[in-house]
Amino acid sequence: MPLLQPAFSRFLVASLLVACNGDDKGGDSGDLTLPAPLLVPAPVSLERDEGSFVLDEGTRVVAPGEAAEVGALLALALRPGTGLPIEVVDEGGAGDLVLDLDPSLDLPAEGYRLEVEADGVVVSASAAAGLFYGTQTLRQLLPPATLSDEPVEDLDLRIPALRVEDEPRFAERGLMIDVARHFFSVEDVERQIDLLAQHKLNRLHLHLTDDQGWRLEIKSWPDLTAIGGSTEVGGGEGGYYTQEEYQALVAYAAARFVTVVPEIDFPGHAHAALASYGALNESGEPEDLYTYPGVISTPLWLEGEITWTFVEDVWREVASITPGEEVHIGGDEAIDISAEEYAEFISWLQEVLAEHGKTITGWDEIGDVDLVAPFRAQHWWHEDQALAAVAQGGRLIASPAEHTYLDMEPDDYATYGQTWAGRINVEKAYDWDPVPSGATEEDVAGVEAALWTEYINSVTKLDQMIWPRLAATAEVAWSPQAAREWEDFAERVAWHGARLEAQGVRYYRTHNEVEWVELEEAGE
Ligand code: TNX
Repeated sequence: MPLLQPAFSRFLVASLLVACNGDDKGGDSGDLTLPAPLLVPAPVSLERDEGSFVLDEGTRVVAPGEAAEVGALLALALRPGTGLPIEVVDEGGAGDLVLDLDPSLDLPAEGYRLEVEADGVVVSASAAAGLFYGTQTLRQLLPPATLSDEPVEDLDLRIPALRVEDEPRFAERGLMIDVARHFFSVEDVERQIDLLAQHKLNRLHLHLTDDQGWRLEIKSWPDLTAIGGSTEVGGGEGGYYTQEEYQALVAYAAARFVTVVPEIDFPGHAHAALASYGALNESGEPEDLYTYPGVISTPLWLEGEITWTFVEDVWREVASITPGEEVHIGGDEAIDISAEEYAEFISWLQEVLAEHGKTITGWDEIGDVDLVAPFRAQHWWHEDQALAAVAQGGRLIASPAEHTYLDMEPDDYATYGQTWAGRINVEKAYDWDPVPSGATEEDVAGVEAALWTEYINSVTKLDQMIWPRLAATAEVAWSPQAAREWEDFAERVAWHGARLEAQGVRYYRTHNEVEWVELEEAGE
């Protein structure tokens, strides 16, 4: 397999930056004529060199063998905004963007090395995921306008010469979207998946069921969607994913190195199921559909034998369309259920899912139940329960409400959103460490932000609440704690706003903390 690489022998390190920042922005630092790239999330290390690589009509993506899919995605991403043909080929070298997938490289699967010299660019990785992340960094080295879906005239397509070495701090980095309170279509979710992947996030947790709606087809219990999926908060028409649509979504995500983690939330939050089937209620009569925003958390009828059969049926189907090992069983806010009944249900469910080859994640509350490791507790509010999970060998997904709950208002100027966990501006989303006191780095599997959607009833609001705060979460999850500093991030995220704008993301410009950069000002 001939793989020509540009020579990197004359690698002159003109400046060394841990993480990356804008210290030498503005072209006044010796020979470095281009501003330092303002990358989000910050890489582990970035060293600048003199000169630059120029993308032009002849630039190709060289992506042999297993690098081909990542190469195709890179070309697809670069063509519209640059207006360049960017062919994908198997062989090449000088003047090209070379993707080098070499399993013998001493890099973790999601790590990469990116080398830019005047005569070529090489991204190297030991696995396709790392290669993909290297290409996401590469995209951020170009002007933000290149991220738009139409060519912009007179763009400066120089990439500063540099070398980046990078790998994530945490293995799990994600976003939860509650599609139960308000339903969002496959296209709306896929658009967010593209954005997640650009931020090196690798997990999308879908909260598929709640009191106000049931959003995934279950073939053995069709009224869950026919009735439970027929509305949403506010009484709108709701919606649901057929299993085929859901599988297509999972595949779309997988192609971008994002794993979809499905959540079916039991034994609380079960109102939509109880409204769909009379038989699931002690009375034999279905509940009325519930379309208000307030949390009611109607519990399953655990005395009814049919309830356990129902839960088994649901999970058999969901497990069968979940390629990943992890599933989310919910388990939060099980009001009106005794601790004993709760524990019996959760440990039984862990066994049921183990038979399907699945490991479970649940909200904090499952930490009090005797479980079999491995399992994960998603820490949102109850630190004692999260630490109880750790004490019995569980690992944490860090989602503390005061830093990661994207349904909270971003600041006092916001016109909608919740405040029970406080207001979360970008600094608040950024300035925290996912390792709680009493736990170690190894106890934390990952970091996830959560968008609950009681008050999020449009795609614009989805954008505004997720962005730019999720960019902060992405850096919390990816970049080394020691290299993170708010002042530095504030400058990078300001510039990053232009990248979001170029893609039509209606991000919320928080007040009085960041000097947001307009796309037009973001250097062409
Ligand atoms: C708490 S967080 C909930 C959700 C609500 C959210 C609103 C969690 C596990 N449960 O049911 O949507 O607060 O902020």
